[in-house]
Amino acid sequence: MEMTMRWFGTGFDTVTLEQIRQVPGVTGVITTLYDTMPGDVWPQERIHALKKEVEAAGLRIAGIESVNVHEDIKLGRDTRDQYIANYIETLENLGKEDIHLVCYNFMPVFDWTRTELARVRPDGSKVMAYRQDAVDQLTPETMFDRMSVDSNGALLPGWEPERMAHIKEMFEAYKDVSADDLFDNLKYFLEKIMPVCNKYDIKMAIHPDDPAWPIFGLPRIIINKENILRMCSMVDDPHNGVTFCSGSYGTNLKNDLPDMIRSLKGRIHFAHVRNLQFHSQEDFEESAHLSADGSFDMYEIVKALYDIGFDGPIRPDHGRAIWGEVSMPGYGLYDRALGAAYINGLWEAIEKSSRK
Ligand code: DNO
Repeated sequence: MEMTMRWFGTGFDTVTLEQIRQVPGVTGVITTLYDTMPGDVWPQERIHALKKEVEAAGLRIAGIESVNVHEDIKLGRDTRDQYIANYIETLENLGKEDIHLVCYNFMPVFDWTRTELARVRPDGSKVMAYRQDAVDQLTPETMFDRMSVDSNGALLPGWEPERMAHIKEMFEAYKDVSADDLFDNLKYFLEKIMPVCNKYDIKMAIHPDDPAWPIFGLPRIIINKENILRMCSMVDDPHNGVTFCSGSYGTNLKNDLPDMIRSLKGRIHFAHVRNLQFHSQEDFEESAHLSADGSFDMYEIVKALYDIGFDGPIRPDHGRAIWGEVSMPGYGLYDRALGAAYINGLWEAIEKSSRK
């Protein structure tokens, strides 16, 4: 595995490349052109400039998170072919710049969803949290307002104002879209992009829906073992793979995370590793990465990745806000650095003890 950290780019991230470079074991960043819109073609010159900037700091681009998929593709609208052509051009430009991993998601309208961005824990740290009863009382619009108020002025990934401007229209458009339709539209998209992925060896890594169940009546499909295996087999190409995000699949306690990892051997191209603390299935928060601080056995998760021979980028995920740091919620430096150190420690111990 390669230890990485997510970096949103100069001007968008409070964390610098110089800081990331000093986190032990981190050799790469997972980044993006944060100001592009879904459906845009990413110009090769801009990708090249980003790459140079990262390399000048002594790091490499280990992958892109995300190249977002235009809603017309998810909806299967007639206009999708143009947006898919644009996506292919972006992949081509990434391939030419020697970038071989793309994380994306296929969640309708919303990306990941939390109901609190700064829940205070007993130790004074602040974390993101989710309560189903809070979602049940909100409309998508009030949800969006809440997310923007609490975000420390940062633009949250997946909650861009442009996306939210069309929220009513989007809900109307998804009214008659079933989970099976969404699978069909994903299949159509993947089949079209696989040739360019094969040409440039670009691994596509779909991010799970978070939380892993339908919200606001929208279909959500990348939620459990059955569905993710269906996705892999419906376009049975190794370039059609998965971002294994423990914190997203883990929102549903029925998901057996180590078992899911083992069943995805060869198809996990990217791993997001984090813990959650559950108060009930309907109320959870993003704890520190340490097993003892949350509900998951992080050793078993990392061990499963090790056992399947996972060799892609891994990154600590949403960190707590600690030591007075103010950042985009979940994406400060300190707690993610602790997470990276912890995952590195688990990995080293597993590796050494399995060599014996
Ligand atoms: C949240 C992230 C997601 C993820 C996208 C991938 O913090 O894990 O926004 O990047 O779903 O496209």
